[in-house]
Amino acid sequence: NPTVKYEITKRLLTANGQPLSGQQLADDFGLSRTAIWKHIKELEEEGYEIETIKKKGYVLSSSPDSLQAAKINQYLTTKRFGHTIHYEVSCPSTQPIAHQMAQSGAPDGSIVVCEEQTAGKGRMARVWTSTQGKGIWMSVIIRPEIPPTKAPQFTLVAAVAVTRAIEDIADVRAEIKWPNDLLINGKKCTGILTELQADMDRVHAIILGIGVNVNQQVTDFPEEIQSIATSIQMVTGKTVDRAELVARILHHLEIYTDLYVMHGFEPLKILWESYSCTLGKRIKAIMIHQQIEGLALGITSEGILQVKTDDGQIHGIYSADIEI
Ligand code: BT5
Repeated sequence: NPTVKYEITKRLLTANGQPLSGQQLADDFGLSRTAIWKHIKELEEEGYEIETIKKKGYVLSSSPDSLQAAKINQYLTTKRFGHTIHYEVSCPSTQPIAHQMAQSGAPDGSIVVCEEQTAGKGRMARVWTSTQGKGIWMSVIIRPEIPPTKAPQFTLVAAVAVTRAIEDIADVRAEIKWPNDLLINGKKCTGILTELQADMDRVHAIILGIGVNVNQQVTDFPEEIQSIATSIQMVTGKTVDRAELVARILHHLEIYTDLYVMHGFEPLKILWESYSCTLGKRIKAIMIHQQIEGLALGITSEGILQVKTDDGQIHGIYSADIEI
């Protein structure tokens, strides 16, 4: 029974070293003590180390490094986000799973997470490398009451949320490279992919794909991206509890989503600008049909990047790859 197992895991994780009585668990879930014991054995097979103390019960001594729902749940501080968690050990990509869930009515703030993506995707069908057990590969289903034209701004909202979460948990400051990259020391540690389910005038769901490199070593990355990619561990030298970071991302994402829906992008703009490494620099914006080179002046209250070319003209850029 997955629900009982989830509840037992949650109790073990939050018991703070206090033994959980097998009889008590049996009573609470209306099961036999043997049934509870079987769940405990299953958890041990998954890498949870559980001691049995005679006459007292079960004590958790360590838990595996995973993004299972119970692991994330113990850190949740949110009202809605992360309250429905779909977990996979391995999947091609979390995005199509989240699209499916959104279509079948998954509530606002539902998430899909996995240990490994075998066909993780970036923008425009590019590949997103998603090494097993080393990062956060997550899709968040958000259902804001906004017109579809505003959806791209969610990339910026998410960028601020993830930056703040990384700062809280790992004490390192990432910079936002417009529109969807977070860099540490000039190398990419996070990518964001915003997809949409909408009709002409209404957003049904935003499927926000967030990929964060957390505990990789440089050799965990394929050679082609070793010079452009980094992880939190590579910068800080410390291993981060990915479940805690997921919960922190959701914490900020919920707050900023609500702020954005109520007051628009304006109050987030200042925060976004304070983390940006794009503004005030000479950049090249590469788009499908053209390139624009000039000075990145700022972003509008709509999140559009403003670039001043040498002829003095100001161009509004909605989406592009930026070279600094
Ligand atoms: C992105 O695209 O940066 C969006 C990445 C979104 C990934 C998440 S993970 C959960 C969800 N499920 C998915 O399948 N995707 C989302 P873009 O700006 O197009 O950048 C892609 C480029 O980044 C690639 O062409 C590589 O150069 C580089 N890259 C690929 N994997 C990387 C990694 N792990 N770390 C840093 N750079 C990477």
